[in-house]
Amino acid sequence: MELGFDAVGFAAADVALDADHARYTEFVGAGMHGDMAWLAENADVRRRVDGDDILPGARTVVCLARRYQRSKADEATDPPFARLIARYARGRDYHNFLRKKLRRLAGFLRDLGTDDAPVHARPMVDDAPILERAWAARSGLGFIGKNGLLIVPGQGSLLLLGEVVTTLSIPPGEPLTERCGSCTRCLDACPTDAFARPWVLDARKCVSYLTIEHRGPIDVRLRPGVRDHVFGCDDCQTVCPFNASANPATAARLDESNASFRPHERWSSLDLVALLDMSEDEFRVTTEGSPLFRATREGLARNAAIVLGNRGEVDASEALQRAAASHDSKVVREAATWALVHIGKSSATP
Ligand code: B12
Ligand code: SF4
Ligand code: SF4
Repeated sequence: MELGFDAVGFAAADVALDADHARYTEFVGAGMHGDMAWLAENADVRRRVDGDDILPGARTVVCLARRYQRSKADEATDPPFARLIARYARGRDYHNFLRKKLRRLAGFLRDLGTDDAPVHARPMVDDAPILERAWAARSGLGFIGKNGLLIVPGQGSLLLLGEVVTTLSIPPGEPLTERCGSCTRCLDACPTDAFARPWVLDARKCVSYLTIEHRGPIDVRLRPGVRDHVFGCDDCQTVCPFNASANPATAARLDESNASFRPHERWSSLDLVALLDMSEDEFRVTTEGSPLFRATREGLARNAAIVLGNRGEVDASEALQRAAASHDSKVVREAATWALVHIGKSSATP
């Protein structure tokens, strides 16, 4: 907690994740990972963490959560462009920020060892083939909601996970019982109907996948569901009662400690039209130190065209016409043509 985490749990590392691994195998087997080929790789490694691939002899997974929720008042000051970005991604890339904290914790654990009884520890944040949510649920850190997200009671799901796997044996926590009850708000709110069933997300339809991970054109049937999400999506979390009721008393403390999740200054002078026109150099400067870099210049321009189309932004017609005629990416040219038809400014069939 001193390092700035909001919740911690301990899971036995020497027991395989059989049920969760079976769910993962089903997910990948059904092709729900889309073109995230890396998610289907190292399938066996994801079953346990105490082998050669993660940490031989591991006894405990220390599971940590860091909230990125800010108060409504603080969010209300976000510039218009930042509101088109999922909350976790409006500020700095969280990987470096969390990795530093996890490295310190791993160092602390190693220092507990002696020459005769060394302690090994490996920090991880979204950078190793492990099922982070399954370990967090096993540790009792929170429970997995029908939206697939790890929810910490009292703190919600607007949090990021990290782990330190260690050979140190720490008494494990008890998994929590799931508390969604008869609620289905997240399933009902999903703009692309991406849940195959409660708890099972078909990533191929998820706006987060489509706008961040997916390369190439976005399926025309899913474009209206992209709404005004230019990068990522929070819809299945925004409606969740566990986020609405998450510790409102600590809003001021959250805003202070979550300064790194505040939007970059540069978003103030950026708009969707600028994404359509961006050169590779401008893209690099604009997305430096930001999660947006992952979406690629082509991906962001494609997303911008679709959002402009969904919004029916007549004022953007000229920029869209320019992009439709001469953007260097075929994917962007097609998305801009689609947007123009959607706005009603072109008779072309996209
Ligand atoms: C690939 C990936 C994605 C993909 C696919 C998501 C998916 N559902 O598989 C895409 C790009 C769509 C995505 C989107 C998002 N992601 Co993501 N993503 C990942 C990543 C890298 C791997 C996930 C994975 O292995 N998927 C395969 C599936 C099968 O596994 P799983 O999602 O963990 O599901 C497990 C449980 O749900 C459980 N389960 C399944 N069915 C059932 C049924 C019951 C009854 C129970 C109890 C459990 C259960 O079993 C599964 C296997 O363990 C993880 C980091 C990591 N290494 O784990 C981050 C991670 C899951 N993502 C995260 C975030 C923040 C997001 C977004 C909110 C970002 C955004 N705002 O746009 C969205 C949320 C979408 C959603 N509703 O899940 C956080 C989640 C934090 C949290 N509170 O849970 C993680 C953990 C990253 C991190 N280090 O913080 N993501
Ligand atoms: S992130 Fe958006 S598109 Fe993906 S499951 Fe949640 S609501 Fe649906
Ligand atoms: S919206 Fe309802 S069903 Fe979905 S995760 Fe939250 S409590 Fe569970």
